[in-house]
Amino acid sequence: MRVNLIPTQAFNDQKPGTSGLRKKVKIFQQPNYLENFVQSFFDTLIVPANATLVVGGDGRYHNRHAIQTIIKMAVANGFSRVLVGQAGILSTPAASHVIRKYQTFGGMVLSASHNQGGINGDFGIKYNIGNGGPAPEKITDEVFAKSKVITQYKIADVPVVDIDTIGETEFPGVNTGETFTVEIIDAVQDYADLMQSLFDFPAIRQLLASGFEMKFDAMHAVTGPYAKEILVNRLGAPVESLMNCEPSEDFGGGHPDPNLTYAEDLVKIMFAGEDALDFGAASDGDGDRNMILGQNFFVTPSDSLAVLAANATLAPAYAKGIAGVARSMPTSGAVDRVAAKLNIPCFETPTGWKFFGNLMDAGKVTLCGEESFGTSSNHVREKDGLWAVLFWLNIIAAKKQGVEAILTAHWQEFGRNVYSRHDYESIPTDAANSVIAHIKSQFTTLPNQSFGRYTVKRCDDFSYLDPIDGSVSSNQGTRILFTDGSRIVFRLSGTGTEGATLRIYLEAFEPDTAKHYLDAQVALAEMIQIALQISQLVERTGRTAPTVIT
Ligand code: VG1
Ligand code: CO
Repeated sequence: MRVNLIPTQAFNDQKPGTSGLRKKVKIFQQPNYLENFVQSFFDTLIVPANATLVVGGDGRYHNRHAIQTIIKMAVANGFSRVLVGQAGILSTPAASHVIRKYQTFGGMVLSASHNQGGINGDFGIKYNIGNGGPAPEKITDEVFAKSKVITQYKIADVPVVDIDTIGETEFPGVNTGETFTVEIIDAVQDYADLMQSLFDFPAIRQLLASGFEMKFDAMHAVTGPYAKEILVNRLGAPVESLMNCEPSEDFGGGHPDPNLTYAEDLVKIMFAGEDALDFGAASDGDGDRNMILGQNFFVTPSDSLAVLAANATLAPAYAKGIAGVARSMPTSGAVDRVAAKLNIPCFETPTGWKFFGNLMDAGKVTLCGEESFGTSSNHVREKDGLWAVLFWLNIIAAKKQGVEAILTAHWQEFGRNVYSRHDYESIPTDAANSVIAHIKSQFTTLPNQSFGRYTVKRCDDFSYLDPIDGSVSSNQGTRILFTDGSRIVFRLSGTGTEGATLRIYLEAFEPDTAKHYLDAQVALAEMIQIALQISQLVERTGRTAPTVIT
């Protein structure tokens, strides 16, 4: 098979963000744009002989085209085998599982996750290493450096591969006598088997047969086929329990982000007063996020992590207990309280799943989570939407209690970390930067100042020292910490593709059970005003309200 060396010119904007490179589809469609980025990875990684690459994506527009290109480049760069999810579909957690199960060298996951899809939407690509987790910063930094000086890429003359039919196709390799194989795999079965090995399926099956009513919303994204196999075929849920389970290239024109704003249809069903169902859940574009709802009740992701940790032993996979937990810095401290009670370690990492990999590989943590609707365990090295849904069903089946009752009892035992995140999306980059700069300019004057009933203890930029490999990641969020443990965190998103997205994370601890019923926005009203006052956000961005509140 012939390998062509194609001369190219570097782009200067291929810096991987919180989770891979995300850009508008139109940018990815520029000649050589995808090729340059993929080659920069292959130039950074040292590909051994007989290496296998996993490729798949969330099925969004441009997915199929990108897969054919990556296959051709993989053989040209020394891979001898490529595993592709059927129809090019692999959810992020399923890709992580396939990489681990077949002990492959790594994988390319084509997704812009919760960002909108379609020809006018976003596309994205991320690389996962052999442990199944996102490439760490030392790799992505090098890839960015290489992408700025790249002059050529390698691509082989592989004919278009049929990625819809399961099976293997063999091609001649780069050198005479060698072969190159493309295998189309059914990753749904592998993933469903994994889930069945972790949770008490007979108990969940019984729950679903007992009149317990649920709805799972795949948001027209990647988890549809997985949900059908697991919830309907294996657990006996009626087909009506599923909604939006046919993956579409533009996610039905929607925003595949499982939160109270974008999963509007599901929210309506779950907040329908007396008609509301017992349980509702949704996942995002690439299937790694989850939202959990009870009857007229929303579970914040930070609380969800804490509940899973507190009840972990109810699931067969964690029956012997969990080694430790980790959460991203902006995630609330609810899980810290559980860890303290269980007497297990709790780690605080920067935002992004890549920071959990080392801790899991070292056996230090079993469960991890982020406030951004991400939770998972060491069964893979990514966050996992359906896993969280099944874990909740397992807990509900075992405790024989509804979602709200489980939460109320949890708060009673541990206290409540009242929490909310306010997102200001697509604001001009300069305005966003000036907000952050203004906050930082007050780092020395804020401490000891009082705002209503809160007094500032200290301010800093969060920095993380990885306890396993000693690497340091700085500038991971601007924090204002108050004397009573409450805090406000400001952070610029690393996944948006339009202007800047400013996130404000607000947290206050409430030990008083009598106040646990309060809506978070009401309970945090004073903190929200303090955040606006300190940041001058309204004055500097012209925005008077957040675009998304969670
Ligand atoms: C967001 C979330 C972060 C998450 C990341 C990828 O990043 O805040 O917690 O890990 O998305 O999730 P940022 O930089 O925009 O805040 V996904 O499901 O988009 O891969
Ligand atoms: Co995602």
